[in-house]
Amino acid sequence: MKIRKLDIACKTLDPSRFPRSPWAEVAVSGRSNVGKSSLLNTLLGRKNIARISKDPGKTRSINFFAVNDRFYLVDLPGYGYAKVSAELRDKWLDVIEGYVLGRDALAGVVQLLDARHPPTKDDAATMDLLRGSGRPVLVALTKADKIPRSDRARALRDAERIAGAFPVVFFSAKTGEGADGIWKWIEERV
Ligand SMILES: Nc1nc2c(ncn2[C@@H]2O[C@H](COP(=O)(O)OP(=O)(O)OP(=O)(O)O)[C@@H](O)[C@H]2O)c(=O)[nH]1
Ligand SMILES: [Mg+2]
Repeated sequence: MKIRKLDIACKTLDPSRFPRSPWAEVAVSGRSNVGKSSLLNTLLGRKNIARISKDPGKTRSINFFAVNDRFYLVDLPGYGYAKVSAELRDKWLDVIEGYVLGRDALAGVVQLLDARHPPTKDDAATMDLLRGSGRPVLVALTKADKIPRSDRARALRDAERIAGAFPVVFFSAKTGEGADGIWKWIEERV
């Protein structure tokens, strides 16, 4: 995808402030620190337009990136991060759930899992939420550069156990592996 125009449209946890344009959007979901913002930077060809950090809990609002005045890519806060207050964690979960279930413009979700580790309970619960929402979902196994080739079959099996019928691909923000396929999937939805 050629990025001709890129704007940060909105950063908020308040649904009444979400963009009201008729554009479709695809959101990136996953556990805190799994690499959601990094995936967006790779797709958008920018180093840090979606702010990343080695410490979990970096993205703290729903961030809408307007691409080519045509659609939004949406960065979500991560779930499963123990170090923010229980109150804030619950708030994020509420907002994410409300967004996934209720947002009319949401045309698909890229759900990230860490290729290195088996899915967590939170990952499985999120996958169930996504299935229940009826949205198209692409599962991306991130940090694929960090596992040996010989671990890939194991990682795929682990992911497919909770992904069910959703397609699963490998992705690395470091090498760019998988980015073209994810773009293709997004373009088909927006
Ligand atoms: N080697 C490698 N590191 C990655 C990859 N993706 C992300 N990282 C690193 O993982 C850390 C977390 O990345 P983020 O993109 O901030 O993760 P996030 O899911 O947005 O995290 P929150 O906003 O806290 O929910 C950073 O140190 C990234 O550099 C990848 O594909 N390969
Ligand atoms: Mg982030």
